[in-house]
Amino acid sequence: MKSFTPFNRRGLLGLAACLTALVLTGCGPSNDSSSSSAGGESKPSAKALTVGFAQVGAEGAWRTAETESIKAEAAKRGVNLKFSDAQSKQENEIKAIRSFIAQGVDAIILAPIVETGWEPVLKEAKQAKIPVVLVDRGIKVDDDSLYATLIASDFVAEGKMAADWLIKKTDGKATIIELQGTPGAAPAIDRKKGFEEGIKDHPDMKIVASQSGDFRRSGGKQVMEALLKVHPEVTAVYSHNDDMALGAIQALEEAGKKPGTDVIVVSVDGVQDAFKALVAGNMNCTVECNPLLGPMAFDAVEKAVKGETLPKKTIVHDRVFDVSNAAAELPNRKY
Ligand code: GYE
Repeated sequence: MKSFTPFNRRGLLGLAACLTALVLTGCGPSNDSSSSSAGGESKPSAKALTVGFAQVGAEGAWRTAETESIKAEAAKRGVNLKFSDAQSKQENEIKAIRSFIAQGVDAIILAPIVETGWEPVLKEAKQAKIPVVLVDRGIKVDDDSLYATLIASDFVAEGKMAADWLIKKTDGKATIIELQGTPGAAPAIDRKKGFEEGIKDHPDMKIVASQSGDFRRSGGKQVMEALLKVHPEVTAVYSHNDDMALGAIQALEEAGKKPGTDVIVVSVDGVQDAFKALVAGNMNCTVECNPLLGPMAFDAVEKAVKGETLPKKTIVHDRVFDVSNAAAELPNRKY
């Protein structure tokens, strides 16, 4: 047991007096982000947030753009970001969330690869009082207090916009091959639902085949090659994302068809390569789905860590692009 000599006892009393002065004048370390100085007085900055981001993977251009947007915004806000690429496997996203909880992060951003299977791990995050902000894809849970908010596009509306555009383009008569996204993923389920709703009153708009290309360019190409053999009479392709549509365009060209003319190509996302295909005439329409969610995600995180109640869903609005507006928009594209 250490004995205190007169010298270090005096030293300790002096230190206690300093600490008391610091606390009374509010100059001690503060976790209160409201302490950021407004009137120029030199106040300590708020403790930097530590946020875990569980990302689906890197399946295509859209996903990469989303990842870059969130990483850039974290850097801009001085957030300590812990990033996990799940390689398109839900079990890896769940492992990442458990790791973030164990590390005691302040908040978690999750892009959930599929809609179901999240309750157990989100209950653990709730138990640990770590708010979870969902970006880009939604989930199905009985208790929506398991997440703070969802920031995403309306995928049903996107499917409907694609259908409306195709009906107009083809005067309501098309033999359609549909390229679906990842099975069980919210955008795949809802873009299918919205498109089917859009064509339901048009009996000559026929989906003759529908298969998943997993949101990947390679998947879109492989599926289109196979389905072209079964349905050479196809007159339109509806793809749940641009990466698969661009793969399908390759398959159509290799089969001696002219994409954009012999076969109308309608897609979703609005990535740069899709705009180039629109300008080149190989693609006919893409419904934008904005991946640049970094600013909105961290606005939500900053509110959630302060215990503020957030709207359960914030809809990101999308526009439709085709040959009439693609060239003018191409220079403005940020992803
Ligand atoms: O459309 C696709 C990506 O979740 C909205 O995932 C996102 C989708 C996007 O693979 O390109």
